[in-house]
Amino acid sequence: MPTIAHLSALEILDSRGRPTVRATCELAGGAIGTVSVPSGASTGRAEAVELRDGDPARYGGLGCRRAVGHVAGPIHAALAGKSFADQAALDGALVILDGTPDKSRLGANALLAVSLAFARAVAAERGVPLYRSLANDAGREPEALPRPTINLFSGGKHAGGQMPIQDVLIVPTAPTVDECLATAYAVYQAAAAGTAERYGARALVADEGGLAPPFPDAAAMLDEAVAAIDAAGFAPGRDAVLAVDVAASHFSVDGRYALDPAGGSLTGEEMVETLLGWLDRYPIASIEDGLAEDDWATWPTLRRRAEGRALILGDDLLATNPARIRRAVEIGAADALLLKPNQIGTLTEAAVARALAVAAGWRTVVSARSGETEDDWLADLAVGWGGDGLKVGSITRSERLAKWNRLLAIEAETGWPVVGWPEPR
Ligand code: 2PG
Ligand code: MG
Repeated sequence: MPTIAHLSALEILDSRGRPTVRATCELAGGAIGTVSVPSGASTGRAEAVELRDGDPARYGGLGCRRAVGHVAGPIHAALAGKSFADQAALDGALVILDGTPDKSRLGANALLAVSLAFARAVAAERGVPLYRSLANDAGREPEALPRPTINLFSGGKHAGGQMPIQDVLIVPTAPTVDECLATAYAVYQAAAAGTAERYGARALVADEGGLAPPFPDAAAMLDEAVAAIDAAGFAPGRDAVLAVDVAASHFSVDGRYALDPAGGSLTGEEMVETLLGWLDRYPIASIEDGLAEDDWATWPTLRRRAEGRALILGDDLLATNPARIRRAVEIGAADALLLKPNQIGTLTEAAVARALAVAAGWRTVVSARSGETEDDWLADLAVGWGGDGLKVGSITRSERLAKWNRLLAIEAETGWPVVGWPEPR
């Protein structure tokens, strides 16, 4: 049984230069795990609380010294010297120690960093790669790799709000990660050239490494993505399809959606019609947050009407939160879960979220955050937990490439194929 010998933490900076938490867990046998946790920008209201210092004179209030202090202080004091039968036992102790429903006392950033550092130390103690150790804890025998979904164009909170919608991603359909990434690179380069020509946009990148030209509207963004696949020599809909993160919570006001950058707004029903119109015109395999996180009444309509055409993927709606997932399953609000462990705060609660989604017959897409670090644990998690998709941003910037590179290494080590999603049409 792993025994925690020592816990420590450090305030480090993420890909936006904002503070975040890195924690180290040392087990009694000498195995060590160190993990850095990410941070979102387009956060859902139901997410667990990332504890920030709030001192405006330091990092605009975003410092993480309190969260770091909680790891070295109360969490270390309560857990050091204790043995834990498994990850669930450790995470249960963390949740009790925090004592709040939203992790606001000790901070979800502090708790997740400890939870994952323990997982990494346990993998080291077992002498197996992290993905194997995580699969073992989930009672799985992994045999496939998640399909890369790669950010091409950014908007919304990741690109200074030049466009209401947040992401257009490409989903190559090749059978290997290696080929998928090579396809993504070619499409990205074609997109950079195409948008330079049509929008005079230099290839400067947004928070997740995607391009962010001044598109007049979402349809232009989608047109350009299809044109880039074509210009790179691939067949849109066959060699690569699209995924969209509409992130609609962030442009919805009082139940209406300000989708058009030129003005005007849509009702939920009109928003559904618009999204279905995109499915008619573009090869879209998945729509994430097509509606707002509190628009529970409209989500089932979208799910029903998109059935068999595109996944209806919940991010802000579900917040990797078991209670919200149960509600969504009950009313048929979605058929895929975007899984972000830092939305809920411990690995075990994220595993419960995943299990609920899988039991409902949903797909799962494991996702990074827009504020990331050079850590690569997310790729191991996606493989170990059998994610259908992996979403870590674009094919530029090292905090993104750390995850793609880790996936390439796992592919080289295992030779496993990429999962069979999306289904051929
Ligand atoms: C999302 C994520 C990642 P953020 O909305 O899916 O793209 O963004 O981390 O800012 O919430
Ligand atoms: Mg999202």
